[in-house]
Amino acid sequence: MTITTHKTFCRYCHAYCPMDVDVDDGGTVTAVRPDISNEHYGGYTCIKGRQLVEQMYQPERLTECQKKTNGGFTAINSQQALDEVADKLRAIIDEHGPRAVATYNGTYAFQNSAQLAVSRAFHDALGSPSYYTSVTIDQPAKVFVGTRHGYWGAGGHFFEDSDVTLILGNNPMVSQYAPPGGVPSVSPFERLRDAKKRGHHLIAVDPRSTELTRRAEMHLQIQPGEDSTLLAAMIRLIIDEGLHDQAFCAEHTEGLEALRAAVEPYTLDYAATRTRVPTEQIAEAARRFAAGPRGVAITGTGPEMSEHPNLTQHLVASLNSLCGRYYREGETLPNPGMLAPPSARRAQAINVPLAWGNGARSRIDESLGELTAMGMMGPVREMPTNLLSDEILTPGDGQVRALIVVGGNPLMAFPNQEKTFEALSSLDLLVCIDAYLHSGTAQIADYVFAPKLTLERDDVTLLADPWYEEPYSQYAQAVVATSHDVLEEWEVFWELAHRLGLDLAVNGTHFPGPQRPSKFEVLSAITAGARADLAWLRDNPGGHSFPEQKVTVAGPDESAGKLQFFPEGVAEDFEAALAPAADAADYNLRLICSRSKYVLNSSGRNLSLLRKKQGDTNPVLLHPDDMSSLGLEEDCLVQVHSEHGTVTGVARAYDRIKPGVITMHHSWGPLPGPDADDLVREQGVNTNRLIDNRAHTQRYTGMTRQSAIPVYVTRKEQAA
Ligand SMILES: Nc1nc2c(c(=O)[nH]1)N[C@H]1C(S)=C(S)[C@@H](COP(=O)(O)OP(=O)(O)OC[C@H]3O[C@@H](n4cnc5c(=O)[nH]c(N)nc54)[C@H](O)[C@@H]3O)O[C@H]1N2
Ligand SMILES: Nc1nc2c(c(=O)[nH]1)N[C@H]1C(S)=C(S)[C@@H](COP(=O)(O)OP(=O)(O)OC[C@H]3O[C@@H](n4cnc5c(=O)[nH]c(N)nc54)[C@H](O)[C@@H]3O)O[C@H]1N2
Ligand code: SF4
Ligand SMILES: [Mo]
Repeated sequence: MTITTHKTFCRYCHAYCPMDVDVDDGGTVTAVRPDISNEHYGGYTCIKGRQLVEQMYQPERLTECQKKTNGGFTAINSQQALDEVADKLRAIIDEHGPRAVATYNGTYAFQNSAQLAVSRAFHDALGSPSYYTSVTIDQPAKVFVGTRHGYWGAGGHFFEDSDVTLILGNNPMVSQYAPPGGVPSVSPFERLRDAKKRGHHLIAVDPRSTELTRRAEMHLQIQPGEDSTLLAAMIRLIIDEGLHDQAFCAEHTEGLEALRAAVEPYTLDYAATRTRVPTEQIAEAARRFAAGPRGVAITGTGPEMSEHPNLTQHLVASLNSLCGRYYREGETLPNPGMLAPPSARRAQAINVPLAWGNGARSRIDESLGELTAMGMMGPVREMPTNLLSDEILTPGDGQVRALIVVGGNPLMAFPNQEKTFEALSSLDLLVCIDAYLHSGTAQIADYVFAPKLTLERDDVTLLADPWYEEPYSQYAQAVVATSHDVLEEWEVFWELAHRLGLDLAVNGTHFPGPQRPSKFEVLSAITAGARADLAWLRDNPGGHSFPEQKVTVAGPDESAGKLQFFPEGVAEDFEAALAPAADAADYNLRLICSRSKYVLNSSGRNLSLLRKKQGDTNPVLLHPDDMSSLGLEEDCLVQVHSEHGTVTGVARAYDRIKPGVITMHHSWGPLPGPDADDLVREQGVNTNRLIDNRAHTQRYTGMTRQSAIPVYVTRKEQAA
């Protein structure tokens, strides 16, 4: 038996670690390992990515499409399934109009480098604004903030150029996620070690002690939901002590006095009371950050999902602007992006219209609508996902009647699980593109399309392109051909568009058929005009760095604007943040979100090693002091009560969390139903039953509160 080795990259998550893959003569993948020849990643992979072989060949992986019949599923040929789905979509469009057809792109839609562009093109051709992605239940305030504060044309400091970094509620050592300027998801442990060697100072803000905070010079163990309080106090001190970049502020910003006035109440004492971080620590963090001289503040999902994310993001952006943490004229910008067309990167503020209010309006809340902006990962135009269940349930013109779920699991991931269940169950047509039938949403779908998996398809590192700390790209050709009746996510959309007679145009290139384009043709259209030559990347396997593509930051032109410290809506945001939380009284604990190393949202529990490591449930993790004051012992059953609902969980002591704070991983649990809690030890429990999707929503983005949720915990008495 001969084995050939192929270069590829993992797509289990968005970190795209380079891998070597062994394939035998029969075309079977026998092993995957880190590509140690890749200098940019330094041979890094994680435990999830190393399970790709099991994932491909395990029996539960779908190898053909499924159709719901009499409560069960029957295999169906993919062309037949496409014909039937297209017929049903046509009938729905004829009767209710195009808006009745919705798409939700979840985690694995983002992992296929052609899917977002093709599905967006499908919606544009159809004329349906009902386009949703996980961005608007994840970190939409990051998309919104730049449209209100303004952007800096040359961007903020990258991590490798930083002397100090302030990281709030982000744990890249586990999540392999960080926005630009944070610890890169490319081999985060090594990047942080390198930073330490050059004397970098890390300030981490998290209610938990994490893999990141334990490597930080300072850890502020904040009370959940109080990030905006902390930031406001830091800004106040920095302005008062004159530690900000006054020349930069004078030239490129507006509204500093108004911002200073707004942070007047945020004295160190006031902030210490609310954040439960000692005054000296807040002051030291502010002074250390301001001393820089280089490096930015960033956030992860913690602050984005807890209280006042719009204000928090505005204050993070303001802190960076206040301290002038941007590339200036004549400096070298480490990565201008390889897969987008070159454009001048100028040392100037750029003002754009607010990221909402121009597009389609929500039928549920007139004040909300399409979020439209240039996001970190490219253009974003989508309706607020947090309202999708209501868009399905609310009758009238434009009501969503058909939903295509792509690599996502709304039944597990959307706030307010009961409502989501009711909504999804009420659809005329629910289609999933999912690798498994066991995913909660697939179980209630009418059709489930079986997708090609990572090693069976071409991809390019499009999603990560702007995140790299140097110009870097990899194109991976399919490592093995598949004999299964499987389609890529975007192929389903192309096939449906073709059957519906839609003119699909991706970045200006039309793909009319009758022949379905190749993945390479679609990716070429998406990356047209880019610095990278896609054919060269395809023909030269492995990852490549292009140091010669670094650019020098240009000077400003006549379109230069001002970064806004106190734009529209910030006064109202401050007002809301200063008001005491109305629901706090009896709910003495705060439930926060946090991610497990061994699952990716709802994925991973089917992989044997991950399951062994993670266990069969998502426990309620409480500080040992809270365990004893509540009279709980390890592994006993408890009930977690929020204002919205109650769930049963398995209690475990966890000394890495602030007393008074508890955490559970999200997107677990069986299908909703009266017996769901009885399965908690086998399948875990869904925390989205504790969240009302219409309470505590943010202006502009529609995001609800998914962390820092006021709860109390009681022991669950078990029937004898
Ligand atoms: N309470 C609470 N809710 C949350 C969060 C939280 O922290 N707390 N986090 C939120 C965040 S940040 C996000 S991004 C969302 C995630 O929301 P979703 O993206 O909707 O949820 P996932 O669980 O990631 O869904 C992934 C689906 O893809 C399927 N899948 C696995 N492999 C493949 C593949 O190769 N191809 C295809 N097509 N499908 C595949 C899996 O079976 C699974 O059904 O959840 C959000 N919900
Ligand atoms: N292994 C693994 N990797 C993942 C995922 C996964 O499920 N598993 N999910 C992927 C997805 S969809 C995303 S969006 C990214 C997210 O990536 P991250 O944002 O890095 O997610 P976490 O690792 O949960 O880190 C969030 C941190 O915020 C803290 N926190 C919670 N509430 C607050 C608060 O109010 N204030 C502050 N300051 N901190 C708070 C938590 O304790 C936690 O340490 O991860 C991605 N990567
Ligand atoms: S970090 Fe993500 S991309 Fe890298 S090996 Fe793990 S799952 Fe795969
Ligand atoms: Mo996410």
